[in-house]
Amino acid sequence: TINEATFAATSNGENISVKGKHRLANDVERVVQEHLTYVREEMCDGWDLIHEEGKMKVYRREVEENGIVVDPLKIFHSIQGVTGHEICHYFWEYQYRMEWETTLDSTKIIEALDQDTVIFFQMHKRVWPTAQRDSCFWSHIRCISNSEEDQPTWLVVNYTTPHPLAPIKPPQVRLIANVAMICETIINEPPLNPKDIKRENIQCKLAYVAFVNPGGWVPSAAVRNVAKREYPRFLRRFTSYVIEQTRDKPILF
Ligand code: 14H
Repeated sequence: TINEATFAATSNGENISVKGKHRLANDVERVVQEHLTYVREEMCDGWDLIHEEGKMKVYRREVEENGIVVDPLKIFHSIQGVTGHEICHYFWEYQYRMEWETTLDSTKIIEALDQDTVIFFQMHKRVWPTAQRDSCFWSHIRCISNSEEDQPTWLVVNYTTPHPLAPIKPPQVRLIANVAMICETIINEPPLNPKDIKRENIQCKLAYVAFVNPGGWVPSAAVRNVAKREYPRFLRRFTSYVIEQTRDKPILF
């Protein structure tokens, strides 16, 4: 799909394209910044550690809106041998999705807004004795340089948006989500020559943040049980997948 790029005119009347801004660019910017601020906030009042497994810690805050469970969730993890860029690459790229996702029936890209931002339409597996859920969201990948010396932060944000190619067809129910994967790469005992960095020297510190509204009433206990089981399962499977995929490949910094 072609999206609107902005053009600037040169003195001799030619059009040159400047950094194209798509229709959701401001939205993307706002949500990315919110996540960067939110992820740094202290985990204190109201957050319960609901699962701990090796270096993975899953926290949740119990919140309901009009009787619907919308518990915010934060997972912190540390993965040996991969970079933040690699984690985000495999999380964002469409081509790998069905290899690690176990909660989907299907996924497709319905629009590309720019090189780093696409709109997905996904059909979720029916996990409750209720209507099937679908989702339609923009998905954006970004690299943020903090300083010359430090490795950059990589992040992916998935954020619900309506789309003419994805109308809601009852009895199907739409999930409303705001999800971020935020990664930092740590290099332990860095060798003098950066070219000598081995996978055993690297580690990815990951934060996964999810605000998901089931889009309709589901018994609270059911949602909470499914979430408590499925989020750790997802992260375990996804991170093993990335380790497996990158093992014999050059490190993607
Ligand atoms: O983040 C995950 N998957 C991505 C890529 O497929 C999509 C996700 C998303 C979900 C929903 C809407 C839009 C986007 O970001 C991994 C998700 C793992 C989910 C585990 C299942 C938890 C179920 C909790 C119940 C929530 C209430 C419905």
